[in-house]
Parts: sequence; structure tokens; C-alpha cells
Amino acid sequence: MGFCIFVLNIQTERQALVFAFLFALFCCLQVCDGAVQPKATEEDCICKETDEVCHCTLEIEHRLTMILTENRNTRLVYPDNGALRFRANNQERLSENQTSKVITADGQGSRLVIAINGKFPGPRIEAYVNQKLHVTVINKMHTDSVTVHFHGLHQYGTPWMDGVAFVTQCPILPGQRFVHKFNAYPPGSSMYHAHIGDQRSMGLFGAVVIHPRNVGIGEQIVITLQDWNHLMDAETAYQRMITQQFDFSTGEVIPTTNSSDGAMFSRYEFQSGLVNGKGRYWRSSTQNNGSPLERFEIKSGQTYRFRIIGATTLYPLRVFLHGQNITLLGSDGFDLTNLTVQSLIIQPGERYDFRWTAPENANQNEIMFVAESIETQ
Ligand SMILES: *[C@@H]1O[C@H](CO)[C@@H](O)[C@H](O)[C@H]1NC(C)=O
Ligand SMILES: *[C@@H]1O[C@H](CO)[C@@H](O)[C@H](O)[C@H]1NC(C)=O
Ligand SMILES: *[C@@H]1O[C@H](CO)[C@@H](O)[C@H](O)[C@H]1NC(C)=O
Ligand SMILES: [Cu+2]
Repeated sequence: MGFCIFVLNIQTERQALVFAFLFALFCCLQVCDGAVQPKATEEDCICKETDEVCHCTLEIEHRLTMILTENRNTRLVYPDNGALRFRANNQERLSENQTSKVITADGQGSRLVIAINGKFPGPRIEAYVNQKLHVTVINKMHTDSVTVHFHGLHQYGTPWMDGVAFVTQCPILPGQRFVHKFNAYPPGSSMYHAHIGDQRSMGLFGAVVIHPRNVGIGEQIVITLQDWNHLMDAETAYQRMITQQFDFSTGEVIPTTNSSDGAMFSRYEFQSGLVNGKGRYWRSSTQNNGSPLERFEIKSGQTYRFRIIGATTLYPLRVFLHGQNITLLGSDGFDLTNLTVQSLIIQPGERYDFRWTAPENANQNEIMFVAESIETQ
């Protein structure tokens, strides 16, 4: 029997308060009908151990959420209880194939995002340690320049391939391309992300998995986490962060978010948490918009390696599988002594791998994957 993992909003008084300030968090309960394991698709770059060079092309362009374009016909969609329906056409429900082509984010509005090869977040790169990586970045945006940094990869001997704008390279202009050629090292869970301005908060990132050689890959579940702002573009969010955020209905200043020890986090607000680009907007502590969530099909008794990638803009998140213990395996490309814990806290840029075996006789057929925000105000 398979069961599913998904995200849930852990509501407490405090977080309800946080919600009132629009620093809302993760979400969402969902019925597990026809669950599908998000497999690597043809847009992903999954290389074989025998490949001498691992090639990947990243075409970067703007896209809009909550629309579906088929045969040059674009239709607006809306979320409904974990599924999508067309706004016109008698609210017809989208097929699974149609749904997979819609970028939803948190299902709110029709937002501008940065997609890579049409995906949000971008495709996954899987290579083997010391393989040559050739990643071609093509900037198909109309006005923005871009660079892509490979976060967690050491770039020994190739610092000019690191992708940091104005430091290791000039930004890639609209219509131009740049080929990153470097060695895949170290093994572990990493990511690539934009390294100019705040484009990362608009979705310009993706998972990079470097496998060790001569060992089986086993079953893995790759998860990117994102703190999603559905109101502001990246530049506006940055300006509000360095100046002040206001509640425009009252004119009051919105207080900063703080960590539990009272330190200031930020003025960057996020309305929804996204797992692999999908989440739900909670209008209040009891009401969400029913946008589709990421789902994983798992088998009883099977052991999985989870690769959790902190692609958040600013916030740490506490990650756990509801009611389950997990065993830490590694972080940021380093092995950890096997340590069994109930949850872990992941900061922006960090990666954690853990092992978990699905129970043999589960009395439930769904298990929640939860990432909750931990700011106190
Ligand atoms: C959905 O897409 C897959 C892959 O492109 C295709 O094989 C399948 O036939 C499609 N299913 C339907 C119902 O169109
Ligand atoms: C939050 O942090 C700010 C800035 O450090 C500080 O002024 C404020 O008192 C803190 N609030 C709480 C509740 O700790
Ligand atoms: C998790 O670990 C704790 C501490 O060792 C143990 O008491 C508890 O039964 C474990 N829970 C599960 C679901 O295995
Ligand atoms: Cu980085």
C-alpha cells in the first residue's frame, strides 16, 4: 500500500498571530487521490554514471502562474480542493497531464515567476562525483541580466565558473548564454540559484545532486523549500526589506520578524511556504485556497533518502515527518554520524539529508511532510 506525504499547517496561537501580520507559513492538508511520485521529467538533467560529461541546458524566462496554454489557447485556472479547474468552460477539472503543466506556486493570483525550461523551481541536475558538468545558461528574459551560482560545489581550479555576478563573471545579458564547465564535487545535495539581485525569490533555483560512485542510488526524495511572497516582485521586496514595510490599510509599520531568542530576522514577508514550488495560501488560520500540493508515493517498509534543500530567501524552517523519527545522514556535502531526531532546522542555503523507513503496518495511508516557520513575531 502506498501513502503520501504532504505539508500541513501547524497552528498555534503564536503562529496565528504571525499569520495576522502576513508572515504566514506552511500549510495544508490534502486528500491523497491518485498520488504520483514526482519523477524526473525530460526537462531534468539526470546523467548516467558512465557519461563522461553531464550536459544540462537551463533556459531562463519569465512565466505566469495559474494559467494553461495549449495550442496557443491560454486559459485561467483556479484551485479547488487539491485540484485545478478552468475559470471558464464550466469549471471543467484539468487532467493530471494538464495540471502538471501549470505553475501554481501557492495558487493565489496569476503571478510573475522566473521559470527554467518551463519549470518552477528549475529542473534537477543529477551527476556523479568528478564527472565533468557542462551547464549552459541561456537568458531568455527580456530586460533582466542573470547569473547562476552552484551552491555547495567547490569549483576547485575553476573559480570563474562560480556564477557570482560582478565578482567571478559579468552578468549574462538578455539573449546571451554562458557555459559553466566544472568538476562535480563534492558528493551530496546542493543547488543552483540566481546570484544577482533577488531573482532567487522568484524561483530561479533548482536541486543539484552529486552521487558518489559505485554505490546504488537507492530510493530518494528531493525536496526544495521556499518562502513565497505573492505580493511583491523581487525588487520591491528588497526595497521594503531595507526601508520599512507598512500595512497600507492602516498606515502602521509592520514589525520585523524575530527569532525565538529575540534577534531580528527580517522585513521580508512571505505568505506561503512552497515544497517543490507548490503550496497553499491560508487566508485565515482555518481557511486555505486548496491549491495542489506536492505528493510523493511511498511503499511500506521501503527506506528513503530525503534530500532537503533550503532554497528559502531568508527564513529558517523546522522540518519533520509528522509522528516519525528521522535519521540524519549528512549536511552541506558532509556526512553526519547517524543521529535519530524528531525534526531538524534548516536555514537558507543549507541542505540536510536524512533516512526514513516507511512503517510496515501504517494505520494511516498518508503521512505529512511538514516545514514550519519558527519566527516568533
Ligand atoms: C499524459 O502525458 C504522458 C507523457 O507525455 C502521455 O504518455 C500520456 O498519454 C498522457 N495522458 C493523457 C491522458 O493524455
Ligand atoms: C524583535 O527584534 C527587534 C530588533 O532587534 C527588537 O527591537 C524587538 O524588541 C524584538 N521583539 C521581540 C518581541 O523580541
Ligand atoms: C522516536 O524516538 C523516540 C526516542 O527514542 C521513541 O521514544 C519513539 O517511540 C520513537 N517514535 C517512533 C514513531 O518510532
Ligand atoms: Cu548560494
